[in-house]
Amino acid sequence: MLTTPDLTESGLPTQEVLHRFHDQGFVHLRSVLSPEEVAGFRAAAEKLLAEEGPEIWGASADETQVHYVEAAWRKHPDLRRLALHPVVTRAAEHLAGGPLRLYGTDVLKKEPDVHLPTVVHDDEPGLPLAGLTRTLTAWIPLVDVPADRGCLIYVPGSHRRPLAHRQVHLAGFQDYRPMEEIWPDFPFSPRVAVPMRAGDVVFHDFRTVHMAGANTDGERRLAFASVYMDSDATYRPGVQDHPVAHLAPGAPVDGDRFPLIAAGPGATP
Ligand SMILES: O=C(O)CCC(=O)C(=O)O
Repeated sequence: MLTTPDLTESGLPTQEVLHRFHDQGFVHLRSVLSPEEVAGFRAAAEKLLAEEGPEIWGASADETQVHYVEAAWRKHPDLRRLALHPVVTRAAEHLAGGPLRLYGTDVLKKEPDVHLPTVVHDDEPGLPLAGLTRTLTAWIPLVDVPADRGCLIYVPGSHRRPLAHRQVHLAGFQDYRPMEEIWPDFPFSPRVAVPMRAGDVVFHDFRTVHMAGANTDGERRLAFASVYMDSDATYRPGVQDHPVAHLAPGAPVDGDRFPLIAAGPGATP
């Protein structure tokens, strides 16, 4: 039985949550997963990290922001269950307002003291996809993430900034430009830190500017992120496109590797 105040009895985000997501570009849902579920998902994530030897998000090993394991949902059955969790996917589709597919999932680990803050970014330019209007990410902490454990920090309303202040696509990392260059108002924009308990979920729109602080509280930060894309997205060659590079440019990104997430109207949470 769900006890979250942010979902209705049938497991959908309340009107207030929906409004906040559209207005701010992110929304924090409390107590979506039970402690038992979180314990199982955390064990799976830890196993995967130990087995896989994580990849580095950062310019070099000395400048690591996050260690990650990509395609986690295809590497462990419990993480597949998390990526396709009916409560999470129904909430995602309701917030997005249209059909979605699973694009990718990462286990994300930020070690205390050694890992740097996560760079200011939005997700749009790093996705090798075209036709996106409602793509969003579910970021799910698998341990408590208080403010000083590298919690996510959002710029409310930044998903609504005009095209002139967005970088829509990165054909290569040489095209990368820092946020303050793309969006001169960024340094003056208010931001909101979102400390979270294990079992909460934060959703953010693919255009919402976000970052994460350094982890200074002595405990590892462990999280799982799923990107749910527009169901009719197509391949646009760009950075980090190895999951889709077998496709012809312009081809639909679909099939078993990118499943529709619809739980269906009768699905129980
Ligand atoms: O975990 C982090 O520090 C960053 C995650 C992130 O930016 C994302 O999932 O979009």
